[in-house]
Amino acid sequence: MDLKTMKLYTNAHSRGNTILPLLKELDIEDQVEIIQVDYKDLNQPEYLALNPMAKIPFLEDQGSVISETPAIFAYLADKYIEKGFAPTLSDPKRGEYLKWLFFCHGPLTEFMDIKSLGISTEQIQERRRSLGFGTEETIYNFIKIGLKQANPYLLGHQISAADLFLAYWLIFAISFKIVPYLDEFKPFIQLIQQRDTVKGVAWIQAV
Ligand SMILES: N[C@@H](CCC(=O)N[C@@H](CS)C(=O)NCC(=O)O)C(=O)O
Repeated sequence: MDLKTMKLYTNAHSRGNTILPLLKELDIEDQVEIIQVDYKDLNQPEYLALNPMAKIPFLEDQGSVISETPAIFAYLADKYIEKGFAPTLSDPKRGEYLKWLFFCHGPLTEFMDIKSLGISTEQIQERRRSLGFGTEETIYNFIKIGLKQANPYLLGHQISAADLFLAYWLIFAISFKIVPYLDEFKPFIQLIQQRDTVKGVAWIQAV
């Protein structure tokens, strides 16, 4: 019987890489077919019909298409909630869990994009009230305070998909020299790097 009921469209150069260890963490690799898509093909009608954004990754599950990486994280963590990677709907920690997922996809990604475009600190400072991330300092402070309160994970003793997403994004940003490898980030990143799911994953171990 074919267990692969879902399809993940991705490629080895994309942020789709962050989903592969999540599949291992959830122990669902046997349920997801990985489809490698070349960037140049994303504007082909067959892919545009699935994701009109012409971007990867996206996940197909029984006719539903889920694009946006954190939506895939949240969807899979909820679908397999018994694996413990998402707080349940009645758990007050769920709000904080959502906060971290949205923070990574919103302000943190916005900040990384602005930085990689070479926008100066002065320009950012001038526009800080309209920029969703505020300033470089507020972004780092938010992460530093969250990690200081982590015990050892963002929500306490139980790891969640938000820990994985934040750690993967920080590693990605540090590798590309968009974000400095601050001492305050190290214990958390090292904690995630030690997980069996990412031991052989070169880009995760690169910082
Ligand atoms: N907002 C999307 C962004 C996805 C994205 O930018 N994907 C890039 C690869 S990391 C892509 O598909 N680039 C190909 C292109 O734009 O042609 C997400 O977070 O999942």
